[in-house]
Amino acid sequence: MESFNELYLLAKEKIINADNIAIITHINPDGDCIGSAAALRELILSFGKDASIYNENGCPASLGFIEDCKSVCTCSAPDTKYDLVIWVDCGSLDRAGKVAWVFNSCKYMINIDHHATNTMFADINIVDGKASATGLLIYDFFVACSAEITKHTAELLYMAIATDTGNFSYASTDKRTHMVAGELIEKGIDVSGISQKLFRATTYNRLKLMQLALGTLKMYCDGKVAVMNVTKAMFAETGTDSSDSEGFIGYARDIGGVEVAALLRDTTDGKLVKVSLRSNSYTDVSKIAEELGGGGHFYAAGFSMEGKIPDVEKILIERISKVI
Ligand SMILES: [Mn+2]
Repeated sequence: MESFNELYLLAKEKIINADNIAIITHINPDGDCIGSAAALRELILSFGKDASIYNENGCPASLGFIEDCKSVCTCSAPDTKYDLVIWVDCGSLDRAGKVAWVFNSCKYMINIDHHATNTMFADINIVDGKASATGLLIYDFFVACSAEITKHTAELLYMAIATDTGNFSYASTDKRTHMVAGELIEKGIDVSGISQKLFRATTYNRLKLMQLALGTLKMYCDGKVAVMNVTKAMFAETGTDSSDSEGFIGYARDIGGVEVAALLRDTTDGKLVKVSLRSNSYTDVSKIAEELGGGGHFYAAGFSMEGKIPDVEKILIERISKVI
């Protein structure tokens, strides 16, 4: 197997020889996939090429402060033919959602990701399950190509890494994470400003949604499992959407004695329940998520299931109670 460095150089060659390039990011995008994709586009531009970034949902309002968000395409029907598609922060093909058409007729695919459950679906798979964020891999891509990291690129990569590490606080935050963050800070980025926009900025509507969600908090398994719900009705009542519930699960996870936290959310059409899982020390929630059709990491994972929240919650608690 080639080294990561060889894979990056091979990917660079494919980019240089491609006519039409698209970058696919995952449904319900976060700072890691958007920051990584936008930084990757900067690298592609430095090769004298360009790429369109696709996302089913477009950019969440919380990331609206990044100028690059305006150019994210949400088009769900074919409008261009791409010969090279680069996947960023996606563990499997279904993560494309409604922009799946982008890769349907492409000739070549590159997969850059850090999910341990990645299905290695592309022609080149640059997957490092130990990396705390895909942003770290995009940083390595720049280094492998000796490409210049501008202040703007540094902001995008910092945002990616800060997002997936919970502002450098999750267990995945290792020496490599801080070393790369240090290199990015050296480019003159505004760490305090980015942190404020990413982690503290909020809205009245979001706080009202949080109030309703906290009202559903329940404990199971002798206080080792905490569960919260966000229903379609709550989104409607507060004029919010799924992106406004990002981070809610942290409140359940942080309760003393809790090992596993779950947040069950209705999708806007009310057909699917999206479940986020977090663990604190010994439970591999990616295994639970995989059993139920999803995936993720040891401490953070998720899955979606058709049905109503109470039914999905029952199935979930049965599974969790077997391993906790
Ligand atoms: Mn990620």
